Amino acid sequence: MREYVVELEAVVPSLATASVEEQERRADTLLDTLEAMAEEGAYGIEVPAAFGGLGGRLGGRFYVKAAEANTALELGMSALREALSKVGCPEFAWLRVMAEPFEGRVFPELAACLPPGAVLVAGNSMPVRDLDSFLAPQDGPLRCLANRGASGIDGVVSTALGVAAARVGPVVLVIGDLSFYHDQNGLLAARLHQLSLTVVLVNNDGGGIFHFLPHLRHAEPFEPLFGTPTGLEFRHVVEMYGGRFVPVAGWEEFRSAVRRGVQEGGLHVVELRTDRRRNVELHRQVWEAVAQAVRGRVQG
Ligand SMILES: Cc1ncc(C[n+]2csc(CCOP(=O)(O)OP(=O)(O)O)c2C)c(N)n1
Ligand SMILES: [Mg+2]
Repeated sequence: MREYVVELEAVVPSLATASVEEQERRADTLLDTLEAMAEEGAYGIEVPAAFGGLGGRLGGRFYVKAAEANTALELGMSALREALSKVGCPEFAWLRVMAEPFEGRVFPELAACLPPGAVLVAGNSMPVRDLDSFLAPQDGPLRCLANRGASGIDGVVSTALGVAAARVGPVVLVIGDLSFYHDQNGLLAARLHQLSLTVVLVNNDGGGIFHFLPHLRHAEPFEPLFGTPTGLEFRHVVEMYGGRFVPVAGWEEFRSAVRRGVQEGGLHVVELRTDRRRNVELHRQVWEAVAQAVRGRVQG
């Protein structure tokens, strides 16, 4: 048994349109309910002191003892579900599982930690789509670039280094593992010209995009033709070009590795490992939640 921390947040459509006072009242009841459940010994629970009035968001942080991460998540989710129905909010639009390395979360996390004037380059395949879906409008200046061309996953590292050569601000590239592999020797430019680039390498070991497409149902065999895992350890190539390779396991580590890369300059590659199959499920959960929330607003 290990102890896992599972952060969960539910958006409750009926609460989203309630008054701030009502939201706060429900949030307090939820907190009491969760604490009572924790006393029963099933979970340790911590709920942010003030989260009422946040568009119907209710949530908490669960300390769960379980044999593995997935079981911990399931336990945390069922605890939150149970508590929500006890406080009269049985319906919820979505549960945000914040502890999981969800690829879509990369962009809101970057938005929260990049300095004003930073340039965010999104690679083709899922990164540019995730930027479109999950990067909310910003208050501060953040320039976003992509080299869409004919959607090629080639030359993306070189594109980002070309941007870095313009020296207009810190540059962060978000790129998939196959795309990175395709242009890994482009890293030579960083070494030859002392360019600064922080790469967020979303490593799902293959073409994650194909799990979203009809290929999945029709292509046999899927893995050798479309999944195409390489199993490569990218640390070696990054270090060969004089870069710093930082594998990160959680979002706090992710933010501090990105901040360090941007502040120090030079070449940094922050690797976030994800699971291609789970990634599709998480995307669908979020899309469904958004659809429900919009439906709730339109009907309410
Ligand atoms: C030069 C080139 N070759 C092949 C493709 C077909 N293709 C599109 S997405 C993709 C997989 C990309 O994988 P990765 O970079 O790891 O991103 P992910 O799909 O996992 O987000 C491939 C091979 C392409 N777009 N461009
Ligand atoms: Mg990939």
